[in-house]
Amino acid sequence: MIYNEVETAPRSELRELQDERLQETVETAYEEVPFYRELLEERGITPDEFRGVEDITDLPFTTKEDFRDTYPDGMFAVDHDEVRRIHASSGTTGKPKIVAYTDDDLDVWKEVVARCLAAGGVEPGDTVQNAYGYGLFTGGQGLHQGIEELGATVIPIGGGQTQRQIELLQDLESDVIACTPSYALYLDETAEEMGIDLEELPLSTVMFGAEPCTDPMREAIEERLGVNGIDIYGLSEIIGPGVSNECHEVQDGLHIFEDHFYPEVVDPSTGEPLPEGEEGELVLTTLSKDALPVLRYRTGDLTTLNYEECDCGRTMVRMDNVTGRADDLLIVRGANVYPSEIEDVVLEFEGVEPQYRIDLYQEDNLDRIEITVELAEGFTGDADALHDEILERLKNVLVFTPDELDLVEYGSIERTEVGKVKRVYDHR
Ligand code: DLL
Repeated sequence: MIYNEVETAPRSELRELQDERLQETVETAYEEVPFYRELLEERGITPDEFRGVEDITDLPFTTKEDFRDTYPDGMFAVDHDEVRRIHASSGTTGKPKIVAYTDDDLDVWKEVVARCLAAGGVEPGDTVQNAYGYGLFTGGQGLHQGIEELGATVIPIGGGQTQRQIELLQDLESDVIACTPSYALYLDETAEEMGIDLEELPLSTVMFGAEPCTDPMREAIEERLGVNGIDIYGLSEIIGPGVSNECHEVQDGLHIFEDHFYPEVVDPSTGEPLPEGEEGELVLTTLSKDALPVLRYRTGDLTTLNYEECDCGRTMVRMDNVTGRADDLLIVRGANVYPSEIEDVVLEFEGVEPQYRIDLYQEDNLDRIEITVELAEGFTGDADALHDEILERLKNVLVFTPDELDLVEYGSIERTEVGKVKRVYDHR
């Protein structure tokens, strides 16, 4: 189901809307946010001369450090009495990024999340269990309002309480669960311990997001839970969940709701725009945010844009699913590797679980990388042979040999029940 006709608008119409909204956004940023006025003035940009999308690369970038430097509200474009809601994204270090919404912003937010759900095949009348955390994190509230907006039933259980989640999935016959990909796998493990087979339940869709999910990880979710996995993407600085979503009809990339968020892909090291189809860092500009307009935000997320028409009828550009961030890049003895490359290799093997961790150490000024992977439940094969096979494959794919590969017993890697999974531990 297509939730809003604009999703199928001819691209020329969309472009007119983007031009108009981008001009307004630049004007608001200039007039209302001293932080932006200074940056725009430095570049000689005035709102009356700014023409729209064709001039977008003249605009300055915004970075996560800018949020930190202007903490808590230095980027707000409205007075406090117009702010109806605050959320925050928990940084692992330093202050969180505070984000704000006016009434109109909340309306846009719930509408784009409703579009995501509809794109994912969720229908009015469906029951959706929302297992994203409520609170300052945008996942819980963001999904919640979108589910209601669509006309579906929301079960606002939030993160954790895994046994309860499973009982509710059973008793309320939920059609959909919204949660992180790692939590979807954890649900399945817990259900198994409870003697429940999730495949037997009416559950048909997992709306997974907030974390990277490689193809083998998605396959594991789909197979084990007997569901269709749909990828939902977003970030607090831009709005929260609802920036883009996969369509269930085609499932080849996530449609970005370009009437509200303008995407670019740039070279992560130089910031130079990249041609269509090349992988780089996603940069997003808000086109309709009132409380917190954001110009050219460096998301850190690596993706590719695809403007080809999609068979689902949506004309909005698709981004590849995000399996890594520019700042995830691990530099090990001078060689570059993304954790997702390691995940891709390891999960090719039948005898292991989609549970792993990567530890980096420094010894005598040399980097050491250790990879720990769980053996599949009830593994009875030859673990030594499997170890050698995985190591050989890692050697072939990576540009260096991991110092250690440990295959550990099923269940020995800690699971994440609430929040985002952590797989890389850099002790250097
Ligand atoms: O994670 C918003 C969200 C909630 C999205 C629920 C989807 C579902 P933040 O906490 O600000 O917001 O984290 C944003 O998480 O820049 C990506 O690195 C990562 N991320 C979000 N969605 C995906 C996804 C929420 N579908 C950061 N695939 C982003 C991969 C994702 N990474």
